[in-house]
Amino acid sequence: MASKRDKLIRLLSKNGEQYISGQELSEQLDISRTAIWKHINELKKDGYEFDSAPKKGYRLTRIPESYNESTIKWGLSTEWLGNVLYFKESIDSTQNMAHDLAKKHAPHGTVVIANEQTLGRGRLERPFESNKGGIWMSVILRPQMAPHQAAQITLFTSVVIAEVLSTLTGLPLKVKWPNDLYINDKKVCGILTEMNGELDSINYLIIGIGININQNENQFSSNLREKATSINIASNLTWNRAEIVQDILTALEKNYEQYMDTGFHTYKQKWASMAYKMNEMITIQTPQKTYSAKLIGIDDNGALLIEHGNETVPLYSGEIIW
Ligand code: BT5
Repeated sequence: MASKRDKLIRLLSKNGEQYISGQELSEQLDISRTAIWKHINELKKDGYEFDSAPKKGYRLTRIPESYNESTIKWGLSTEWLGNVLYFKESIDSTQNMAHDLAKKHAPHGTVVIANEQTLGRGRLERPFESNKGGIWMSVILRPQMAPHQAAQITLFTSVVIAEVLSTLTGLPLKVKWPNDLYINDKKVCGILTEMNGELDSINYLIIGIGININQNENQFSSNLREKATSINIASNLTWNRAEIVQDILTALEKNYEQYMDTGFHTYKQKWASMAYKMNEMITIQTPQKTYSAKLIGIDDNGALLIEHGNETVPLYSGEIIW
C-alpha cells in the first residue's frame, strides 16, 4: 500500500510542469492542507525541490539523485512491469523475496529491487557479489509457455539489457552464452532465471538481473577484479541507477510483448549480432570434458551452436571458459 508521501510524489510528478493546488492535493490524498504542507517540507529535507506560487499551488522541479522506490517510480511509464515494485536497502537476495511473493500470488510483472544483497546468488548457488552501487533486481513473470522455453527467456533478457546499456552508454556490450553480458572481456552483468512449474506448464518465472553500475575496482573482491567490470569503470562516469532501471523495465515490457507475439526469432538474430567471440574458437567445459570448438550462434531453443570437427552441435548446458 503506497504511503501518503508516495502518493503525493506520484501526483506531483504526474502533473509535470503544471502546478497543482494545495486544495486539490488535499482532496486527492484525503488529508488536510496543513498535512500536505508538512509532507512537502519533509520532502524538501530529502532533496526534493518545488516551485510554489500563490493561488496556483505546487510543482515538483527536481527529485534527488538517490536510489529508492520513489526515484525509480518517478517517471516510470510502463503499463504492467513494475506496477507492483518493492525496494529494499539491504536484503539477502531479491530472488528469495520474489519467490516468496510469487508463492503468495504476486501479479505478473512484480519487481523486487535492492541497493545491496548480502547473499546474492548465481547459477548452481555460486555467490554473486552485490555491493551498493549496482542494480540487483528480480522480475516475476507468469508466461503461458512450455518449461523448455525458459532458456530463451534468459537469452531474450540478455539481448534487451545489452541493447539498453549500449544505447545509453555507448559502450561495446556483448552477450555471452548462456547468461552474461561482457564489456572489454570482463563480466558486467549476470542473469539468473528460476522457474516454478509442472512438466508441461510454467507457474511463474523469476528473472534475476545483476548489473555492476557505479562500483569501482576496489569494491570487487580481489579474485573478481581481474574478471569483472562496471559501467562506471568502463565509462569513467557515474550513472543514475533509477533511470537505468526505468529504461530496462520499459524495454523489457515492450520486448516481452513482442516476444510473446512473434517468438524468439528476432532475439536469436540480435543475440548472434552481439555475441562475444562469434565465429571464434572457444573453450567449453562440461562435467565430462573440456574441449575447443567454434562458436557459430544459438538455435531456436536457446542452445549454443558450435562447430566441432565437421559437425554443428547444439550445447544445452556447460560453461564457456575460453
Ligand atoms: C550469474 O550466475 O551471473 C547470475 C547472477 C544473477 C544475479 C542477480 S542479482 C538479482 C538477483 N538476486 C540474486 O541473488 N541473484 C540475481 P553465474 O553465471 O553462475 O555466475 C556467477 C559467477 O560470476 C561467480 O562465480 C563469479 O565468478 C562471478 N561474479 C560474482 N559476482 C559478480 C559480479 N558482481 N560481477 C561480475 N561477475 C561476478
